[in-house]
Amino acid sequence: MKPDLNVIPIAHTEEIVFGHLVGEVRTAVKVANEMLRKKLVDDKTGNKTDTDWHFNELLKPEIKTNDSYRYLPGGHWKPINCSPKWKVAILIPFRDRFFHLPILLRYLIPMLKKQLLQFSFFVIEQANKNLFNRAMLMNVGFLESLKIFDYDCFVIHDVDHVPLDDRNYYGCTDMPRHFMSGVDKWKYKLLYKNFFGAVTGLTKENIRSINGFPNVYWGWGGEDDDIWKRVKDVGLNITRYEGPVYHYDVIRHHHKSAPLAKDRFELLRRSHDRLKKDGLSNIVYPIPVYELHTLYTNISVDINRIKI
Ligand code: BGN
Repeated sequence: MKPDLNVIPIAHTEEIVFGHLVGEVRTAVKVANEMLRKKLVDDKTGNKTDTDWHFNELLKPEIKTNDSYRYLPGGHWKPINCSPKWKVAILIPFRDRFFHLPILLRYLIPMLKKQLLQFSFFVIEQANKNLFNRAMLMNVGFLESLKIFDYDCFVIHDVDHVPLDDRNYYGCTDMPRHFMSGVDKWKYKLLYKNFFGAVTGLTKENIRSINGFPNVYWGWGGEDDDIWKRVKDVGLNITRYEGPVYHYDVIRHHHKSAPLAKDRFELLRRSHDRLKKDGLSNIVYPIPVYELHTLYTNISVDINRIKI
């Protein structure tokens, strides 16, 4: 069925997702945020600390929803009656697209529940006006989400891509996955065979074996092709299923297109040389600001260029 991609407020998605429990959930999120602040911010100095904080300890109170799922503040979901095949962190690199998010979540949450996955939503927000760096945000999301829970599968999701069929399974496989066989803006095809953008899935081991993602792509384009090269470089193969089950629609933008990464051709040529020295091995960033929302955990981070 065609999704309705018209703008809806986040409160509307909350009501769809939680039904009559929405009030209880909003209160729980408020309480959890206060606990989180106590733990992460020193009362006397106001400084942020980077103590490891643990999922079960902090994200309370947990709520049993009426669909066999346990919910924890910050958008964390766990099935009650079965052990999930994959524990999935959905990482959404983000800046400014506040109207996209409720539309995407409104479709993804029911879909992931149907698939009986354990899942958490992380919005990784670039908290500055530098050129957007999608791949570096992916690294931050990977490292920070693992402080909360030991996820084994990471789905990296563009905020404006909505899957059209809930049989598009968001668990991982041994190899990296590309979840998309076609998209409306390209007449439900892909631009090129080696396209590895928009919605991808990698296991924790996959990500470690490619040294995470490149930190050097500032601006639009190239980072996904670089990741494709990394995957090939270490001898992994990408799985992609064909057919309409794996189609997406793009939520239309009403904004200027993002500035290009002008150096992307040059960077891409040298991808192989950077694999070992650029990624998880060299990333540095200031302590992010965490905020729990009803539908997701927001990780806001001021990323800057790193010298290689
Ligand atoms: C490609 C971009 C991708 C982008 C797709 C789809 C580059 C690198 C130079 C060849 N790659 O051309 O990043 O996802 O288009 O829009 O620009």
